[in-house]
Amino acid sequence: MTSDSIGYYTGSIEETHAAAREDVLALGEFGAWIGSESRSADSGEEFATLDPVVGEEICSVPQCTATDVDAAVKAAQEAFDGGWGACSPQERSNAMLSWVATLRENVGDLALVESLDGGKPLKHALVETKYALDFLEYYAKVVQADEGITVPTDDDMHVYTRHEPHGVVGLITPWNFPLTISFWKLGPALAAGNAAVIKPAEQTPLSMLYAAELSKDILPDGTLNVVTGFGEEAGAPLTEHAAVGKVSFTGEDVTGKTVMKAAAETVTAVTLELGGKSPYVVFPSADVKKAVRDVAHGIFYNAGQSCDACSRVLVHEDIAEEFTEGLVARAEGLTPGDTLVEGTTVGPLISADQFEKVTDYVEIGREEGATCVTGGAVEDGDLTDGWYVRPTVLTDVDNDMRVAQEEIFGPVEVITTFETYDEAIELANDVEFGLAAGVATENTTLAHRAAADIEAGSVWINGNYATPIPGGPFGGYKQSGIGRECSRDALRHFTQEKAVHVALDEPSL
Ligand code: TXE
Repeated sequence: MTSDSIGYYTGSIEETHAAAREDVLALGEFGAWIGSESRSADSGEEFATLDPVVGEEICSVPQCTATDVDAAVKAAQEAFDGGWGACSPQERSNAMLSWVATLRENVGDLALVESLDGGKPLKHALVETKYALDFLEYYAKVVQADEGITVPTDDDMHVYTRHEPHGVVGLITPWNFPLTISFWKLGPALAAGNAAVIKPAEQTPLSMLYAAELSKDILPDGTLNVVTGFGEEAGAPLTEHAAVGKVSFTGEDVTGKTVMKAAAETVTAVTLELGGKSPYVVFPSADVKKAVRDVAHGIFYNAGQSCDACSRVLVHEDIAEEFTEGLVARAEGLTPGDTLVEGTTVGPLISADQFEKVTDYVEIGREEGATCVTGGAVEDGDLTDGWYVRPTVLTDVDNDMRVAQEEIFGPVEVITTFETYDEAIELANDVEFGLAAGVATENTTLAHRAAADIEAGSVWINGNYATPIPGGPFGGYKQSGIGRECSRDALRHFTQEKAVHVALDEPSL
């Protein structure tokens, strides 16, 4: 499957996944990508990456450690010194656009890898892969228009600025949107002239490895390096490495704090995109049907494993019943299934750990006094080898309950009611996170007022919840992170600004 048509599979779940595994393994070598070569870990150790639908190994990949990270950083430094850092934005842009063209030619295969390794419905994986590529393309183009500034000054001086790359950058990504988040980071990092070492999540290393293999003979050797492995063994050495000038991390808030502390030792710049507990406020003036549709997408897409999932609904008490009935009906209409067959829109959670975490939270919610109206683990049928949780809705939730405060990261919506505008805003802001928010109302003034009053890096009004677009900044307030991705501004985060002051003598002629 090399075009962008979707090659659905047929047969039993064991048959479809065995066939897809064979197809994926025929695509590439899936070794660590260092200096544009596929390599084993220095130790020779490997670890398995699993298919979340059937709980079986797809293949094993190198278990990199500090030695491999060091080799990758050296390869990146050589690429940077060897010309990538100094070449013109035009040249970098052309190289990146050639890579994008090759990735687009193989978009169906990339999507299959993403689907199998991440447990994503094939159709979603294809949409996401194309979307991820839009970001690489955006940065390759926008860097061509990235002028510096001249500072107004007296006529005895000329002052201008240069934006210079950091050199080698370390990028650490999670498992929920492996290619998308990788390209959010690689786009600005490479366009700005840095060479990159990326460490994908241990649960989903395959799509980034395959994308890197497709950069062979397109990006200069060593410009892009991928080290596979676990957080402490392969992620931490990247954050601590003295030659890494910038770290961009997406993952759990607790890990983000560790990354920031490690970076502090070498005064390394960091961008952090961490967790969320994003509110979706449904005012009495909302189009309830539209709000239900948007909330269902915002919490159940990707089985709720999105940092910006709208995992708390705050709904006005006058429309709470109508809204809840609508959301429950929608949740029950979403049937978990085999990700490789046509029609499936709900896949499994990524791992046994995540399954346990999410189902534990549903239980915690019940113990705290919430009512589980629909959902819970899939307990029978042919999906029980995977880690499936049905779209779940909890009502009677108070904002101080753990299920309303902590990131569940699964398909679990919690619903709280409010009476007044001030109460809605107070509840919306009463969490330690501030990544995103949704607002539903047909009253334009109220919509803008709420968008201003909610503490969040992104607000979606009346639809398209949680789809950052190329050019639209994305990142968190409060403990949801530092810095912004997806926008032109991210180029700034991957450069250092230099002011050049030139003394001008009186003309001597
Ligand atoms: O995250 P980790 P996990 C949340 C979500 C989820 C929880 C745990 O709630 O249930 O985090 O997921 C690397 N130094 N999010 O354990 O550990 C790790 O190898 C450097 C929200 O997967 O943060 C992986 O590549 N790196 C999030 C990446 O960090 C380290 C998306 C993320 O893993 C490291 C994913 C260390 N000391 C989970 N330890 C979001 N914001 O979207 C781990 N890593």
